[in-house]
Amino acid sequence: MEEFLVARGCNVDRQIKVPARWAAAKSGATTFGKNTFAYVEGIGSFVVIYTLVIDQELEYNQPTMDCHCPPHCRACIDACPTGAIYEPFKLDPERCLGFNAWMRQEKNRIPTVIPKEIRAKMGTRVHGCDLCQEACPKNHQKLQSHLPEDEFLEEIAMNFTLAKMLPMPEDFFPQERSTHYVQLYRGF
Ligand code: B12
Ligand code: SF4
Ligand code: SF4
Repeated sequence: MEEFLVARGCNVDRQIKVPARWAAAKSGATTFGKNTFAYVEGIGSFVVIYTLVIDQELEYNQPTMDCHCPPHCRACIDACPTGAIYEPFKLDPERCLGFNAWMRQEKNRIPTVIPKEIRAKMGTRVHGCDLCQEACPKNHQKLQSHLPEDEFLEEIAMNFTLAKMLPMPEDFFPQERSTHYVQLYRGF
């Protein structure tokens, strides 16, 4: 997409932070679920949004600042172990396991200790949580579909057991992404 835009004379910036779900709905690509996720019609919420800021005005699509949830459904709200989704479309980030698992870092100037009442509810979810998406009927079809195995994920999954993660050295964590993980991990 970036190449496509550059070829048409646009300057593209991927570093400018944009509220992704807002932008996606404004562009007509997604609607909102009560769990605060962006939903693509017929696909569900397991989609990652990339935003590109450009220096030209394009033709506008029709925004879809809408919610297509069945009126009485609250499966996502009931599935949340910490009550982070405290009412439709409203999420208390500090209660979300996603926040507690990886945002609590000194560099973010957020206390690094996970509150005791949240710890008990984390179970073995040490990196993020998808419970409010897994409970959603609009995601069931996707979750039940048979996707080809991802070789890389299969390989690292074997190494990311709780027992193996406990003695992991501190300098393992700042390593960013992909093959680094595998190579590093094989090394200790
Ligand atoms: C901060 C953040 C978090 C925080 C807070 C999340 C929250 N729900 O508020 C924490 C750390 C808790 C978190 C956790 C997770 N996150 Co997060 N997170 C972000 C981030 C970086 C910024 C979001 C933000 O606060 N923006 C600022 C506010 C103002 O914008 P907003 O959140 O979009 O909300 C506005 C609009 O969307 C709109 N709006 C929202 N709901 C509704 C409803 C209606 C009816 C209408 C009209 C408008 C409307 O109004 C809001 C206010 O302006 C985005 C990436 C990004 N750049 O946007 C990812 C993002 C939201 N996260 C994402 C994901 C996948 C997750 C996790 C599932 C990760 C995991 N596996 O654990 C969890 C799930 C938690 C959850 N239920 O949302 C994805 C969501 C993809 C999707 N399909 O929606 C995003 C978009 C990243 C991406 N690029 O794909 N996240
Ligand atoms: S990601 Fe987990 S903890 Fe966060 S709102 Fe969804 S169900 Fe709750
Ligand atoms: S579980 Fe129900 S209320 Fe929650 S996002 Fe999915 S359809 Fe909407």
